[in-house]
Amino acid sequence: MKATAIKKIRAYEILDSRGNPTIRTQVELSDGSIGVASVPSGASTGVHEALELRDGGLRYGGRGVLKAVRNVNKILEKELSGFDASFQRKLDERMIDLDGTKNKKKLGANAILSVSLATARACAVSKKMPLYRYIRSTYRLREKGWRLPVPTMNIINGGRHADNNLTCQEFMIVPIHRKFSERVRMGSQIFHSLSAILSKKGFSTGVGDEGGYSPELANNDQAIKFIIQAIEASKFVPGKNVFIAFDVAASEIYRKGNYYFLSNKQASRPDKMIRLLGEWLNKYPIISIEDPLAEDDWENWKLFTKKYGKKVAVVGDDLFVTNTERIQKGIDEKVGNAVLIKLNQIGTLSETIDAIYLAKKNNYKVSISHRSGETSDTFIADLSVAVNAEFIKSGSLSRSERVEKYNRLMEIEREIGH
Ligand code: 2PG
Ligand code: MG
Repeated sequence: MKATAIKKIRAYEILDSRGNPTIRTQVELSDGSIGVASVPSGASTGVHEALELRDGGLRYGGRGVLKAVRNVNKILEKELSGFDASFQRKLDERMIDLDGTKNKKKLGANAILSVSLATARACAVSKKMPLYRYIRSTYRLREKGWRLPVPTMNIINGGRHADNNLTCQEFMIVPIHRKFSERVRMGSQIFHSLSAILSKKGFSTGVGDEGGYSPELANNDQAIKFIIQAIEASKFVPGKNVFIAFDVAASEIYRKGNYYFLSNKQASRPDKMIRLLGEWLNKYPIISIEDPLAEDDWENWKLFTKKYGKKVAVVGDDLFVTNTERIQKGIDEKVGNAVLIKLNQIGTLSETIDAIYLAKKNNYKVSISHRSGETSDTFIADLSVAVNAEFIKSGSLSRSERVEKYNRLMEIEREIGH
């Protein structure tokens, strides 16, 4: 038997950072190499994402994942045992075929992804390669050298990720420096300056789902102003070495042709929404804006991209859902100029790689992203380095499920000697 033949696959239920169940899977190869992977889970999920299989019923309020666990332990283990794990693409295709549905609703994208990622990890162990090197080599990615991504750090949480009145979901800082570890230091200093500013003004410094503060502020603009003050208080220069990025997550505030973006919950027509965001782009040092419009509002996305695409990264998350068909539509219709990549939106490593390279081939920027419900798994850090992604989005500078990804990137930086 080949050293990399799959010997055993075991899945089990664990908790994610919000205290909801998710799936963790261990794959063992015949040479004894072991890979473990845990799957994250979103709150502001796009309607076009692959299906996350949940049990329903009373247990865990219906959020249990025992069905997904069973699908791994009973179906996938049986079908994949003896399979050569070094053929990652074939393995992923096999699981896609076994599922047989377009959105992986039979076995569950969470079940399939956990096996896909754990297998890649086990194989990297067997080949004695760090994961980022293994991913690059197994997909024969023709990247030149190693580049660490620029972090987009979500230091004020709103929308579905916080119990406050901010309609914009994520207010991020983007520190620019040659060294990744310095980007982290800059981010951390700004995060702590922001805490001091919020406390002084009497606002809460409790954090939301992604580890950013979640104060009850008057409106989105006040959040941006505090962030700019925090950048300056940390002795950095907004627009020079620290930029701002947003995830508007506009699908969450869209109802029947209107956007509920203003703090008074007044409805805005799409042209007004575009105008409001345009004002931000003119006023603040913004480098990137994600989901400025809703996931099926292609027409207005197109207008927005035409107007602002030269100035900032216009990132599609719920719009593209790491899906090559939707990314291709975006390319054809000149919608967006950057993609957010989330492994669990599509459900296998191979399809994720395809989404990344379709985007890259067409000069779309790539941002590799966590989910708001995370685990200690750091797969996305290695993935971002394997593909030389421009950005990584892993939340704030607090809570270990967020900072573990930054910590892993600092480890990789030391390893590759940057
Ligand atoms: C997003 C993500 C991650 P969620 O919208 O980009 O920040 O949130 O995982 O809740 O979809
Ligand atoms: Mg998003």
